[in-house]
Amino acid sequence: MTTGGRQRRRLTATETDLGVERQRAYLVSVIAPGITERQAKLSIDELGLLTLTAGSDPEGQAVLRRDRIDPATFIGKGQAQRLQRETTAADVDVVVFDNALSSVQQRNLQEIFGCDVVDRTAVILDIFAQHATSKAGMLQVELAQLRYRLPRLRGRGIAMSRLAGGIGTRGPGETKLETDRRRISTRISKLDKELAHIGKVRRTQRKARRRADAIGAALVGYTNAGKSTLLNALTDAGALTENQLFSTVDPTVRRLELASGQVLISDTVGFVRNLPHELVEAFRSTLEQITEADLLLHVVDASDPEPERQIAAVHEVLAEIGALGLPEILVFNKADIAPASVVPRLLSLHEGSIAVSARENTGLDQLRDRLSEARRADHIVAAYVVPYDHGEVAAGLHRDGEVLEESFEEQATHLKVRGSLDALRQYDEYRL
Ligand SMILES: Nc1nc2c(ncn2[C@@H]2O[C@H](COP(=O)(O)OP(=O)(O)OP(=O)(O)O)[C@@H](O)[C@H]2O)c(=O)[nH]1
Ligand SMILES: [Mg+2]
Repeated sequence: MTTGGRQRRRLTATETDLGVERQRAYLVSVIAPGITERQAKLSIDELGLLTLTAGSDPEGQAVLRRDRIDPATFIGKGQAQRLQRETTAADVDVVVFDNALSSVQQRNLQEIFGCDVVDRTAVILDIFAQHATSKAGMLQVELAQLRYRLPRLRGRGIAMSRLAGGIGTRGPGETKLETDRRRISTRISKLDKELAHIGKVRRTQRKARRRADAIGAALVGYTNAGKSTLLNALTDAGALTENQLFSTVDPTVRRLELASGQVLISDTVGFVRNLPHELVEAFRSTLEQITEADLLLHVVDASDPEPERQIAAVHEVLAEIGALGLPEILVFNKADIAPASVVPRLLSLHEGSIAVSARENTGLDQLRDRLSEARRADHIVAAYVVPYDHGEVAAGLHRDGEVLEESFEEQATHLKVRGSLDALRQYDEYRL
């Protein structure tokens, strides 16, 4: 077990004016079997950043190793009681677990610690609740929160009865949150319907874009990788950028004029390891923006200690939303502060990737060239699934594009095709 003290962060001017009390938090991480010490350390560091972003100051932390998870208290009653002496001494308001807790575990731990206990998912949901500004964004966050809270309703006694907002208690729908499951379920289906409608409107807009002959590029990447900064550097968009996690929750779209034509670039919410499933589900209509793009600009923070893990985490979420088959340009950002040996290694490991610094405006010409190439549309590579009874479609793909890979699966032919966007557009409904 390691314990680290931490200086209490000074309140910013606005926080003082508003009389906002920051909570004191204590972080706990249990190293699961198969996870290395280093990975656990990176993960709890990230939890610390998430907690800070959510508005609480980590005052200490414990990394525990356990072979067995206790169904009642996750870390075992004895261990919890030992920790309780520390959290009480540190006068903390909330204990934050890096691991997912069941409602029973959360309730029992709250009793032992005598304060709020939340998990990583609650912290991320809370940040989203604070950062969402559009109607759709707020609806999506509320939906995610309700889905997360529904099974935990009985466990939230302490937090729900308190007026002051802390991690896990804030949100657009707070006043509407009833302890009545039925009403919550009704609200969930209402939100589902409203969001389905918003999704429909967005899809119409996207069709208009296609008709206007612009290609859509979606910025994707780990949170804090520099997506919004890159959008600003490319288009003077004035998007909010901040050295904190999940500054962007609502999508922005900006036009980039290139010699070869227009590219519409969209910026959206960043990803994080173990992005709560409730969020991915609720944010479907926002994330659809990514699925509907013609190509992905995958921004990676090259100065991160483990850029490869960031890439993998992003690919996991892309797979979950069905966007893994899209053409992708890997953009290694923050080249200005990445260790000198790292960037060349990343570039050689990932064919076709480029290095930029959105802050120092380096590498942007190369990125524009790359986008231009894509715009000229002879470089689109897309994956298709064509059922066997649509043989004419497979034949068409062979005629209109260059088939790079083809495999015959149980139900359908899977093809990877290079070709012009224009020529391939007619096959969009078969695109993976
Ligand atoms: N040194 C350096 N810092 C950068 C660069 N690009 C972005 N940053 C900084 O990285 C931080 C995050 O940048 P954002 O553009 O907000 O990142 P994001 O990916 O949009 O993050 P979220 O919206 O929070 O997911 C900010 O403090 C930026 O100033 C870069 O090329 N070099
Ligand atoms: Mg951003």
